[in-house]
Amino acid sequence: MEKPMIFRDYLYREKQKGEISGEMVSLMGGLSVACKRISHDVSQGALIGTLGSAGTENVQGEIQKELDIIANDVMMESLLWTERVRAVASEEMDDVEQLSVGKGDYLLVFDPLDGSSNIDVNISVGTIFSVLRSPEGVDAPAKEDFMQPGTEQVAAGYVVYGTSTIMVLTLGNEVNGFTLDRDIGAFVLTHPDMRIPEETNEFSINASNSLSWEPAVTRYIGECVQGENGPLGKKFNMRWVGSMVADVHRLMYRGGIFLYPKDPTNKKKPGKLRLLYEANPISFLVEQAGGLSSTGYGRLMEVQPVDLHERVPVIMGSKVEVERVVGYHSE
Ligand code: AHM
Ligand code: MG
Repeated sequence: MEKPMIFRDYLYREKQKGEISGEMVSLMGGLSVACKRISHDVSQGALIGTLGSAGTENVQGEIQKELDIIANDVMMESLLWTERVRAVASEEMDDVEQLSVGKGDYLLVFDPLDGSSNIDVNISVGTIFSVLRSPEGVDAPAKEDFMQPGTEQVAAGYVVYGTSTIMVLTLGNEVNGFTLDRDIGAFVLTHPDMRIPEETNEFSINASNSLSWEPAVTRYIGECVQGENGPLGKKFNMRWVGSMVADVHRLMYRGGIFLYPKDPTNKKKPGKLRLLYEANPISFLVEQAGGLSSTGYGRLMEVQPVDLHERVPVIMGSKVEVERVVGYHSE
């Protein structure tokens, strides 16, 4: 049997190939340690008394779970030691925080525990991260320095804390999946060069929002549920976990289309998912794996951010179906 490749060896191999810098190796090392620690905390559930609300709200007015805050602290601690990240932005922090002033090439944006409304009911949650370059000549990066479109990302990934813990990562050349082997305490390459099938008959959307969809989305989902005798000529299946990492991981593996579309009735929230630390990193992974990601009106990763916590409509996944829905938006 071929010797499994552990995450650290993978990083050194990429460095030897000239794909990534030594700085990126240490940054990824720190990130993987953080995710192992979060995986441990999540798996302890009620045993360590961290379920439930922390009694606080984040900047977006959402109730923070205790594990949201613990996961955020773990990320900050693990990154601090690497000295590779000058500043970070997180779903759980109002503003940018400087980590290693004057040191490090990168900015990191993350959602420490996405889908956290699922924690109490023992359903998969995850961590999402996006690595940007720290602008040259800026010692202490501020919010403006994070306003980079998704096309500027150097690396991105997510970790699903599910039946097993899996990290899916792109360093900008391909997408690889690493499963956490708890016995040896390391992520192991188990899903090399992940590719999203171009065709699918599975969709993922919160159908309870259907009264506030735009006509293009209403038309598309209507056609999906008409099955073999409808205009799409095939039977579709529907899945909605309510944790983007889990819903996206399914489509990374077996194809699918994931939609959290625009709500035209809510001017303050043009979508639910956050551009910088949810939509952009996942879009980078999806595109690197051969899929597409759009707002319905254009490539998602080309949206120019104006705010750290802004939201964006998301339509992503298997190429053929995403193209179809985007086409309906322009009709
Ligand atoms: P969160 O960052 O507050 O956890 O919200 C993001 C989550 C996504 O993981 C998921 O796709 C979506 O929100 C679920 O939304 P809904 O509550 O409409 O099912
Ligand atoms: Mg989130």
